[in-house]
Amino acid sequence: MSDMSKKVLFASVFAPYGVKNRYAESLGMQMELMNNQVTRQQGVHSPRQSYLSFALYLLAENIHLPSTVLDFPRWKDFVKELKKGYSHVAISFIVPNVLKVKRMTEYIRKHYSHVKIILGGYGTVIPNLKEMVDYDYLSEGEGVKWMRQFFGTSLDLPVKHPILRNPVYNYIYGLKTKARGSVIFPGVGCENACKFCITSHYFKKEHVSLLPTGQSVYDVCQEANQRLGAKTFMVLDENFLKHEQRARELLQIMEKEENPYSFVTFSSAENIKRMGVDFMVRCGITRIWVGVESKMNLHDKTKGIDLRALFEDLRAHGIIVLASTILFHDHHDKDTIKEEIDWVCELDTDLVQFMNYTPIPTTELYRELKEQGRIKNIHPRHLSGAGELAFDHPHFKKAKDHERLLRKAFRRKYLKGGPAIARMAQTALRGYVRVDADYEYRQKNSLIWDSEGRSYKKSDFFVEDAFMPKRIETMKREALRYRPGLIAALFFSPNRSSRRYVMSVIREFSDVFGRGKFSFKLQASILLLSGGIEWIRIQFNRVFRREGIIRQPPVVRKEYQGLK
Ligand code: B12
Ligand code: SF4
Repeated sequence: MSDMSKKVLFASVFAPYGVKNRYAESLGMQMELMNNQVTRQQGVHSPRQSYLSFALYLLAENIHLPSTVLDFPRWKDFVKELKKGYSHVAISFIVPNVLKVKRMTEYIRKHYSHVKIILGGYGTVIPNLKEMVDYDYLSEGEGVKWMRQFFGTSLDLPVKHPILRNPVYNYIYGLKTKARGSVIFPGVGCENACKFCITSHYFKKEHVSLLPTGQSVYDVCQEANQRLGAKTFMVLDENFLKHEQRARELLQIMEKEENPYSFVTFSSAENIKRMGVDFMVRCGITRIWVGVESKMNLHDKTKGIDLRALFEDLRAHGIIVLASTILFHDHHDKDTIKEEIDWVCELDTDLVQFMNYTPIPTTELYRELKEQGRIKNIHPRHLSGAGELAFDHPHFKKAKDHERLLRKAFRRKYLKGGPAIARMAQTALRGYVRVDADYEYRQKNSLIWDSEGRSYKKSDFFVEDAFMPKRIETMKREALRYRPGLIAALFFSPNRSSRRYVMSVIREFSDVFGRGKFSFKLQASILLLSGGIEWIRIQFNRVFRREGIIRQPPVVRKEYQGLK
C-alpha cells in the first residue's frame, strides 16, 4: 500500500460513559476525574470536568500521513466516520473498555475487511486479548515512536505536541463555565516502579521523555497561550518534579520572560520534599497529586517523610494537595481499613482519591498474586478500581463490601472535611496572603532567589525580584476564582461543622478582599440558583439508583494533514 492511499482514523471507545450496558460498567467509569474519583459523594459540590483522550491527538500530530481524530464518538458517529474511507483504524483503550473495542473491531472486520486495526494504550496488557478482540497490530508502551516506526515517519523529528483546550467541559454548582486551560504531557511512565503501578510497568519502569527540556515545555505553553489564551496547564507526567533539570529550566525561562504560567501536576512526596515548597510556588504549581497509598509507608517514595507536615506546608503556600490512597491492602481488616481512611482524612489535604487495590496484568502486584493463586476470574470490564476486588483478600470476601467501603471512604472525607471547593478556596487564599507577605519580607531583608540551591539566601545588596509580583498576581486571581462558589458551599453544606468551616473561609475572604463588589454578589447568587437546580437533578437521579448526574462529553472530530 502506498502512502497516498493511507489514511488513519484515531478513535477512542464509544459513548456513553459511566452508563452500564452490554459493553461497560457504570461504577467508576464516568469520563470525569473529579466527580468519579476525587470528589465522589460530594453531590452538588463536586466540580465537573471531562478531559480529551490525549494520546489520540499526540499520535495524529506525529505521523506524516493524513488522519482524523474521533474522540468520544457515539456508536452512530463511529459508523458514519468509517464510511469516509480509512486504511487504518487505531483505537486507544483502557482495560475496562475492552468490550467496546471488541464491538468496534467486529464491526470493522464485517464491513471494512481491508482496514488494518491497531490497538494501543493500557488495555493492551490484557493477557488473552487476542482471544477476545480481533486486531492486526498491538502497540505496547510509548506510542509516538511505535507509530513512526510502523508508518515509516522519520524518528529524528522532534515530538510535536498538540495544542488542546482542557477540560472539555467545566461545571461548578451546575453552571457551565468557560474552560480556559490547556494540557501538556512532557513524558510518560515512571522509574519508581511501585509494585501496583501500571503507568510505571507499562513503560518498562522507565520514564520516556516527550518534552525533554524546560524550553520545550515552555514553548508549548507559549503556543497554547497564543492560540487559546491559556495560562494554566494540566501537566500529565507521573513525577514531574523528579526531572529536576527540566523543571528548573522551565522556571528560569518564565523568570527571564517575566511570564508566570501555572501548573497542576503529579509528584511523589520524596520529590516534592527535594525540590521544596519555595521552588514549587515560584514555578507556579497550584495543585499537586501525591500518592500516599498507606499509613504503613509501604513504598520508598513516602518513607521517612512526615506527610502531614509536608502537606500543611504546601497548603500554607497555596498549593492544593490531592492525596491518593489505596484501600484493601492485605493488612486491611475491618478495623485497620477504617484507621487507614481516618489517617488519610487527618492528613487534612484538600482532596483525596480513594481507589481499590487493583492488580493490573504486567505489574509486580499481579505477578505476586498470581503466584499465590489469588487472582480471581473477573472479567476485565470490571477492572475500574471502584468495584469488586480482582483478587482474593484475606479479610474481605464479599464484592458488596469492596464497593461499599470505597463509597464510605469518600463520604467520610466529605463529612469530616466539608466541600472540597471550600478547602481549595481556603488554600488558594491563604497561599496568596502568605506568599505576598513572604515576598515583602524578603525584599526588605535583601533575600534573593538562589536557583541552584532552590531557596532564598541573603544578599549583600538589594536586588528587585520582578518576577514574584507577577506570580502573586496569578495567585490572587486563582483565589478570587473560588470565592463566588462559597455561598453555595455554605448553603448545601452536609452538616454543622461543615457550615462552620465554610463560614470561616467566607470571613477570611472578607478580611482580605472586603465584602466584594456587585459582580461578585451576582455570580454568587447565580451559583446558588444553579446549585439548587443541580441539587434537584441529583435527587431525581438518585431515585433511579444513580449516584448523581452522568454527563457525557461532546463528540470531538479533528482532521490532520500529516507531519511535514
Ligand atoms: C487522563 C486520564 C483519565 C481521564 C480520561 C480522559 C479520556 N478521554 O480518556 C479520566 C479522568 C476521565 C479517566 C478516567 C478513567 N480512568 Co484514567 N487515566 C488518565 C491518566 C491520568 C492519563 C492518561 C493520559 O492521557 N496520558 C497522556 C497520554 C499521552 O499518555 P498515554 O495515554 O499513556 O498514551 C501513550 C501510550 O499509552 C500510547 N498509546 C495510548 N493509546 C494508544 C493508541 C494507539 C493506537 C497507539 C499506537 C498507542 C497508544 O501512546 C501514548 C504516547 O506514548 C492515566 C494515568 C497516566 N498517568 O497515564 C489514567 C489511567 C489511564 N486511567 C485508568 C482508569 C482505570 C480509569 C477509570 C476506569 C477510572 C479509574 N478508576 O481511574 C476511568 C475510566 C473512564 C472511561 N469511561 O473510560 C487507568 C488504566 C488502567 C488500565 N490498565 O486500564 C490509568 C492508567 C490510571 C491508573 N494508574 O490506574 N482517566
Ligand atoms: S511514584 Fe507514582 S507513578 Fe511512579 S511508580 Fe510509584 S505510583 Fe507509579
